[in-house]
Amino acid sequence: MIVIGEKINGTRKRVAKAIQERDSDYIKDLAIRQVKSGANYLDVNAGTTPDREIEDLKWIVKIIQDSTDSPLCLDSANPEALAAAIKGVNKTPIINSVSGEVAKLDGVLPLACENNTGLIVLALDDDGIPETVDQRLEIISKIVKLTRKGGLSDGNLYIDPLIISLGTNQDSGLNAFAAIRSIKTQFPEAHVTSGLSNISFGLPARKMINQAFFVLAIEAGLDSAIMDPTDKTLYSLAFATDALLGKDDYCVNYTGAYRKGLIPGKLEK
Ligand code: THG
Repeated sequence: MIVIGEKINGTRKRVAKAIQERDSDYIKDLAIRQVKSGANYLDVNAGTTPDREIEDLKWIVKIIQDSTDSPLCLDSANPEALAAAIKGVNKTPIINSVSGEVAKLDGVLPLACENNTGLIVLALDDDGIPETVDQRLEIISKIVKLTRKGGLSDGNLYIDPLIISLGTNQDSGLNAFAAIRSIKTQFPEAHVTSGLSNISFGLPARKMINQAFFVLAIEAGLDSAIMDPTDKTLYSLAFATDALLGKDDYCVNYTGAYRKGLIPGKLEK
């Protein structure tokens, strides 16, 4: 499981405050805590103030890269902000994200190809998020044709099927698992990623739904997630589920994470 830490996101109130006040200690702490918890990438979103986003994102990237070597997942809708942020990273980042929208195909896709970065691909276009799995796959196929043409290999792609809440449609879980399976079948080299909290929007006790969704989504082929790595239950479920699915030879990853203290529990004799 490729874990992308979600906590440095300017749409969260406390993070927005830290950005505004240039409180570097708060941002550094979020970065270090997520890395210590096992995050493989840190998602970085400077928030949604268009006239400040470029400066804010550059500042956050610098603060994080001064305190950790973790690769970043640059989360912005603005190609200019992404281009500026790419210049400040220590390691090859993931760009979050491109979609079938013309502005993204023109502005973001070339950035990923030119810099050979990872790239999150969203299954939506200028008409919005389509209803059916087939329509989503059609958009994804169109984008993948372009990334291949631009020289980016499928292994650099993280395809996000965009999960809709179970509160909106009782079949949202089933639709998500079907979409994940189809993506894996059609693009076996590509990763499949997702935010984990959309599925439970509007429902009580959201964590329960998120956890059950996570396990079933991994079984369907999810191999990356934008999530809270400091949530030990979620983090442990990723390792336990991979091991149960035969994706962890001799359970070395599970045992290794346990030894590092990332999975809580007693050592049984
Ligand atoms: N797909 C892609 N990118 C994404 C999303 C996605 N980026 C944004 C989002 N979805 C994923 N990031 C977050 C960040 C924070 C939260 C949820 C998703 C969140 N935070 C809570 C809060 O702010 O209070 C709780 C976090 C905590 O416990 O600290 O809900 O789907 N490609």
